[in-house]
Amino acid sequence: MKALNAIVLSILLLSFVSTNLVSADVSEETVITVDSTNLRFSPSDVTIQEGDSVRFFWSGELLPHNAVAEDGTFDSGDPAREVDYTFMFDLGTNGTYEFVCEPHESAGMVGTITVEPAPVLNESDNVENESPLDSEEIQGDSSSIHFDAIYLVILLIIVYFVGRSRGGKNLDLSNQDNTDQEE
Ligand SMILES: [Cu+2]
Repeated sequence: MKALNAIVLSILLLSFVSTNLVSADVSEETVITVDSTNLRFSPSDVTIQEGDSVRFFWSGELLPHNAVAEDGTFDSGDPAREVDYTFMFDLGTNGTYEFVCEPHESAGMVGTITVEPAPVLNESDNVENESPLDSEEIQGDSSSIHFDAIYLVILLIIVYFVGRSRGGKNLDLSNQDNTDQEE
C-alpha cells in the first residue's frame, strides 16, 4: 500500500508541476477588433499579464482605424481598413494603457488594456527565446483542455485504486514484493 500511495503522490506532484510550468510559460494573445458599429473596439477593455500580447486585427472595415496608446507605448500606424498589428507587453510593463482610434476618438472609439504583473514562477527573461513553444502555446485553449483531460484520467486512476484497495484487497503486488523495496 505504501508503494501505491507513493505512486499516486508522485503522479499528483508531476501533474501539478507540469501544469504550473505550462501556465507560467504560456504567452497568450488577445485579439482586439472593431465591432459592427464600426466605431468601437471589441473588446474595448482587456486584462492581460506581462508577457502576453495584444493583436489589433481587422479587415474589410468601412472606415479606416488605428490603435494608439495615449502614452505612446504602442502605435499601429496610420488608420487603415486592414490592420494586423501585434504588441507584446514585456516584463515591467504592468500598468494601465488607454488607447484610441485617432480618427474616431471623439466618437468614443477608445479602450483600455490592463497589464498585470507576471506570475512569480514566470522566468520571462527567456520569453523571446521560446518562440518555438509560443507557436504551439498560442492555441492555449486546446492545450488547457488537454490538461483537464489528464487530470480527469489521473482522478479516475486514483478512484480506481482506492476503490479496489478498500473493496477487494485483490492487490497482489501490495503485500508481497514491495516490502523489500521500501528502504
Ligand atoms: Cu476608428
